[in-house]
Amino acid sequence: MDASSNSETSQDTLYDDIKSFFDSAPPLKDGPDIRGVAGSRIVCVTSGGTTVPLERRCVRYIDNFSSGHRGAASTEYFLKAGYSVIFLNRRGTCQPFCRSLPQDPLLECFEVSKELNVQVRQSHSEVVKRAIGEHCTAVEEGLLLKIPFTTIFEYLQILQLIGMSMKDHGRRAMFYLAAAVSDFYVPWQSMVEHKIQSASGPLDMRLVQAPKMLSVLRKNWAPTAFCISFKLETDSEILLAKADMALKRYNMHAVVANELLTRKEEVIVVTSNEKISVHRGKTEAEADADVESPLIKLLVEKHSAYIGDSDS
Ligand code: 9Z3
Repeated sequence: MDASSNSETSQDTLYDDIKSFFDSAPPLKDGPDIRGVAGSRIVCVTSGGTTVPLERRCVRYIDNFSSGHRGAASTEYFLKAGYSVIFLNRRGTCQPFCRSLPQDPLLECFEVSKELNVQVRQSHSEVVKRAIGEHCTAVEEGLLLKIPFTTIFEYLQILQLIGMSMKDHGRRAMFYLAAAVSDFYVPWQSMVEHKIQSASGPLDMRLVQAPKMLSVLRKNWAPTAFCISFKLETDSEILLAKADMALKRYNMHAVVANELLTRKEEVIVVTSNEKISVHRGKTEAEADADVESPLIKLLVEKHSAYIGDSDS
């Protein structure tokens, strides 16, 4: 068998795996409607981890680590750069414009007066005003659409729908895939209906590999969009090699490599001809106090060059 027929076979296997994933996935309750999203440049930011349910009536699940901070902060910087954002986010994770609020904003930002009126505490009034104002403007102007997911089934089905509806935006569309997506899952057709019983002894279950959707996103769903994926590792020795591999295997325009412990301080943007290290500013006051600030600036420049290439 020659190399080309080998790769055709693995391509066919991938399409079979993807078809069986979508055919057997529990249908979405509501599909997303992105028609209301305005603006000339549009980015789909994915954020948070996907769950892998172990039972159909799910009591237990496996989760992927992600607080959603990267996705929420990046969304704010994309909006500042003039993009419309579809924020595909794990329910309950960090949301845009909420980063400067305390952990429990409802209980900590508000107080009840003697007359039983609810009012913002003076100490939090500036951050609350800014968060509400910026969020309302973005949503009301059709620049921010937030779509929640929980399971890997929901995430991949919604990503496919967004991908296919972004086709019309051509090269002006971008995917910024910061969500932490499980590599393994229990297929719906082999999942038990009811809660797994502990009386049956040790749990022995088989997870299968989740089909790699990045290559179909690039090839079939949104072939003209600018695609950025993320590579997370805990071992710095293998990080760049793995990012390089992902870049080539999935034909990404860039892969953002990050290490779990230092992800808020440094990321490395890997493209086919360079590796650019991006750091956050040293002090809170600096404009690039979040690593996402210089990161989005760099990616916006690369996206502009990509759009420009097709105009010339
Ligand atoms: C990332 O690497 C994100 O930067 C983080 C952000 C999840 C580390 P937080 O949400 O953290 O701010 O707490 N996302 C992608 C992680 C991932 O699972 N990537 C897969 C991989 O590395 C490819 S899709 O193999």
